[in-house]
This record gives sequence, structure tokens and C-alpha cells, in this order.
Amino acid sequence: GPAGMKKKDLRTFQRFLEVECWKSPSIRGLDRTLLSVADACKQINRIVQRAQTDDLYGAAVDPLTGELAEVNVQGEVQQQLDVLCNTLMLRAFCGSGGVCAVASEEEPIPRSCGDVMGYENENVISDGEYVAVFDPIDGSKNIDSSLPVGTVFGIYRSPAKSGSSKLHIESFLQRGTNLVASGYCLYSATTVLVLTLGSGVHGFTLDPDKQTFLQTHPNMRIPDVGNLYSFNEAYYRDYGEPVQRFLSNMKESGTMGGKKVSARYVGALVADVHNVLINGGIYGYPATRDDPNGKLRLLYESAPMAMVMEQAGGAGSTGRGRILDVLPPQPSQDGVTGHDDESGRDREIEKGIHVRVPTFLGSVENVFELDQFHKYYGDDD
Ligand code: P6P
Repeated sequence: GPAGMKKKDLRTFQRFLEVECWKSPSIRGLDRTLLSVADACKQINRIVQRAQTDDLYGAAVDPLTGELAEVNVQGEVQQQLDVLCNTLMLRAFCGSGGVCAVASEEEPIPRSCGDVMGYENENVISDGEYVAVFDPIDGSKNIDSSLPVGTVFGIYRSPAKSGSSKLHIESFLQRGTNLVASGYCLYSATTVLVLTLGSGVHGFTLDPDKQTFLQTHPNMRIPDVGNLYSFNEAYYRDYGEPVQRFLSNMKESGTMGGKKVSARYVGALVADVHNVLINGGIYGYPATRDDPNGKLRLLYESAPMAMVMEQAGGAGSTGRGRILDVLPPQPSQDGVTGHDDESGRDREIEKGIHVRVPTFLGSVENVFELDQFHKYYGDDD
């Protein structure tokens, strides 16, 4: 038919959120936050689209300080793309109510939303019910070669405060099973926001003309088995025996899931995992000799992606267990850490926030099979 024939009456993201948050009182109030996140993703999408034509990026006014920072010829504040994307996500979560603190791949330790919004009293939003984690622009190296990049986020309920309103950094060091919502935005051939609120996975494609996210993928389900695998096989020699045997067996047979196997690796977590979610198969970033915990960060990369995968009928494993069951390393109890100073505690928490974990995500049958290799060939520890 004529170009641009729209699919009939696709629901907007806003409408989806209104209904879902009305339906489940436990996530009431998250709709405003998630709408702000979607707006931030639209702005990130625009920044990514303009990354090669704008000599630098940004808003005319520094969103945090409100001042005109050093400006470029377009009158735009000069800052690195990832710093700007981080600022947009910080404000999306902290400026919409409900979230009291955030942790980001770009921030050494978590920040209170009062601090993010520049309020005098940084604890002014300390009663927010949620904390958020995110990686604002994952795989940003891909932008130079015009390849896909993504944003990953997760939202936890903040445990009850113990009186003092000081930011409870430990409230971030939770298991992925405590995630209330998680999702990602893929900036690629299309810009797709994928979200789970704990009852299924839903995908929304950005209409580039209306700048509106429309529900193109209701109730996403990953095939139980698939023929697509997504590993950076350049590291084959550094993988452990279980992963080496899994990969070599599969390539020996030339099949996976009973079909001709196919390799896909773009080098951006969100793109590679979305590909597996749509087509079935397995994505893996295993441990290597040099990186015994792999490269991906548990809190704001692997756990949110694992929640999406499980909610879509797939699986997320470390090779030794379920990603969502992994508890980030907690700061040792006061006084026994040998760090009597606050900064020592912060350093411990920083480690927990940015802990890495070997990551396998995909169809249940494929992840299960890889786990069997870990069971039979893995070291017993
Ligand atoms: P490698 C991007 O830097 C990233 O964190 C993920 O998005 C991606 O899957 C992975 O690293 C790629 O890492 O070692 O294969 O280049």
C-alpha cells in the first residue's frame, strides 16, 4: 500500500502505563517516572542520531546548574555524549517523584535525588518509595561506526529507612528478584523501548514523526529454543572449558535448537540481547582468564536484562545459578572492615554497585543446555 500506512490504533506508551499502573496498585506512581524515562530515551535517541553532525551535544542550558556552560558554535553546552545521557537519565528518575536515589554506570557511588536535583537539603526527596539503577548509553563506542547502542534501567523498592534519612546506599545492593520494573531502549534501525513491570514484557517503537512510543510488541515471548548465538568468540581461548565445549559442540554439529545455527554479535548488549529476545537463541558474556566475572555489570546491565528475559519466558544464568538470585557483595559490618573512615565504606559499596557477573541470556532450552555444560565440566567450587 501507500508508504507510511500506519498499523491500526496502536496504543501509546502513556496509555499503557496509565492502565498498568491503575491495574496494579503496587506500582502506582511509577507511571510518571517511566513516562519521564521514555522522554529521556527520546532525547538520547536524538543525541545519538545527531552524534556525527553535531560537533558536540547538549542542551543550550546545562540541565543541572541552569547556567550556560562553555558553549559551541550552535550555542549548545559542550559535554561528552555519555555525560549528557547520564544527566538526562538522572533527571528523568529524580525529577518525577517516587524515586529517592539513583545508581548509574557513570557514577562511582549512588546519589540521592535531592543532590541530583541540586536541592540545598539533599535529603529532601528521601521518602521516595523506589531507587533506580541504569546504564545511560551502553556500547557508546558503536556510535562512531553508526552501529546500535542502548540504555538499560531497573527500579527497586527502597527498603524502609531506619530513621536517619541519610541515603541508604545499601538499598541498591539487592537481588534482581527484588526488581519492580526493568527495561531497555534500543537505538537502532528503529528505536524500541522494552519494559516489564513484573507481568510480561511489552515493546514500544518510537514513531519518528510523532515522537511517540507506540505499543508494537504486546506480551513479548522468546521462543523456547532458538538457533542464534551471540558471543564474542575472539575470546574463545580465554573461556572456561564449559563454554568452550558448548560452543565447539554446537559448531561441530552446525545446529542449535534443531536448526542451522547462526552467529550474531554487534557488540552492544541491548542490541544483541534484543535480537535473541525476538529470534530465540542465547547471548553470552562469559568469564575469561583475565575477567573471572566477565565484563557485564550485575546491577544495571545483567539483572535488568535477566528480568526482561525471564518475564518473556526465557532465562538468565551466570553459569552457576540464576542471575536474579545473585546478591551484590554487601559492605562488611561497621568496624570490622578495617576502614574506619566513611570513604572506606564507600569504596566497599562502590565495589558492590559495579560488581560484574558472567552473563548468559536467552531461550530456556539454550541457557539450560549451557548450564549442563557448566555442571559437567565446570570446576566444582
Ligand atoms: P566486547 C559495550 O562496551 C559492552 O559493555 C556491552 O554493551 C557489549 O555487549 C560488550 O561490552 C562488548 O564487549 O568485549 O565483546 O567488545
